[in-house]
Amino acid sequence: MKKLTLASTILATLSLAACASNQGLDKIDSDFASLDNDSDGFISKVEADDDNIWQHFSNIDTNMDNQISRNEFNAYMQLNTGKVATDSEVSESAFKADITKFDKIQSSFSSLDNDKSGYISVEEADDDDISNHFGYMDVNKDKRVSKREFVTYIKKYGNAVAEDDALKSANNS
Ligand SMILES: [Ca+2]
Ligand SMILES: [Ca+2]
Ligand SMILES: [Ca+2]
Ligand SMILES: [Ca+2]
Repeated sequence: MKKLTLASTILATLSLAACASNQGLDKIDSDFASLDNDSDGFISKVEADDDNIWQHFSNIDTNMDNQISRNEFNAYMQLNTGKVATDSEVSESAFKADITKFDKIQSSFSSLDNDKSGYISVEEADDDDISNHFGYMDVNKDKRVSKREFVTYIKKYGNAVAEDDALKSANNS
């Protein structure tokens, strides 16, 4: 019991610290592409300095090379979901950049749910195209993907994450 209390105290302290470092900063209102003026894949200090992202620059630039890579930008957005961006579109753009890099989903829900439990388990997702998507699909974080989670995800992101057949079968369910 004591151990548990200590762990939750540490957790609470950590999340407080994470909040504090971002507190009072203007929220980021531009996505990566619109900040990277010369489209070289990095946000330089010059590109950032007249934007809201400027105050966050040193927090985002974790390898301290004085430019923000797409990975650094996405990691920061995900770490601080809902806290550092003005609207969900900005953090969503980081999220979307991530999931569209994965192999596209080819299978239907029923062909993945081998044991017909109504859920795709981690084991069932393993070795399939959906394994990378799994964590993003599992919105309620119960380590299994329900049909509703599966269909909602595919409908929301469409051809960016799914092949035509998978999309069609999601739309029909
Ligand atoms: Ca640039
Ligand atoms: Ca950097
Ligand atoms: Ca199953
Ligand atoms: Ca779930």
